Amino acid sequence: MRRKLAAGNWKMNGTQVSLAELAAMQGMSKGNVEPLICPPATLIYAAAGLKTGVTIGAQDCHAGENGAHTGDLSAMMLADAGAAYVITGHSERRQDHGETDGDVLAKTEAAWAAGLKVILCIGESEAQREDGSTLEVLATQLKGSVPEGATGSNLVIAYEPIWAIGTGKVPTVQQITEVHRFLRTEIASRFGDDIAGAMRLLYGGSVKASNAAEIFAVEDVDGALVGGASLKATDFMPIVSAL
Ligand code: G2H
Repeated sequence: MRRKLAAGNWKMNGTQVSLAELAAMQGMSKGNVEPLICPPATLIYAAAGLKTGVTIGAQDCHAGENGAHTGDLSAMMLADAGAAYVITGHSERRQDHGETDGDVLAKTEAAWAAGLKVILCIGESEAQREDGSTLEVLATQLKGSVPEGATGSNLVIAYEPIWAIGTGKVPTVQQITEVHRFLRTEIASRFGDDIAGAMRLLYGGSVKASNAAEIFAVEDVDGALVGGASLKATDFMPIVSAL
């Protein structure tokens, strides 16, 4: 059985005082649900030190091990600071930093080499959704950004339609069902049924307490990647409870 994952992505939000929110999330971890918070990198070490039972992750990593890359952080550094997961391929990285599928693949391999689990994000734009190319776009992203060697324990795929991120717009249950079923089939055709059956597929984009239960009821949804509604314990905890 796939363990559910409730992943919070704090994005570029949070200072030392925000650790109080994390501390307030203590006790959320229960048998089949793994809560995870990916704070900004400046908070990873302190967040991991709180020992709240909430797993700590990072939001990005460099594809290299070390070297002359001013301002960047390697996967090994993030693991050393206490991260267990890293997000790769978030659409904000793809948009703000021009990251390609090839970059995402290289970062994912680097993360695995450092012992991190990866939440790899894919998703279509509004124009792609409207012109009917969603599944084709997602298949291309999967093919180009998921490395060989993916398993149910080293990789989580997050479907995040770009038009639903931070907008309050959420796809219909039918749209989420169609995409998640398609993703599992695509993964099965490349990596086999066992790996596809073990890999967790998250939905991300404007998830909040009021829509979480409906989204989590979709058969192939194994959790969520939550942005804005993960910043406060009082918003995030009901989402985790809905899993
Ligand atoms: C999508 C999501 C978290 P939000 O980016 O990755 O953000 O929940 O704010 O739409």
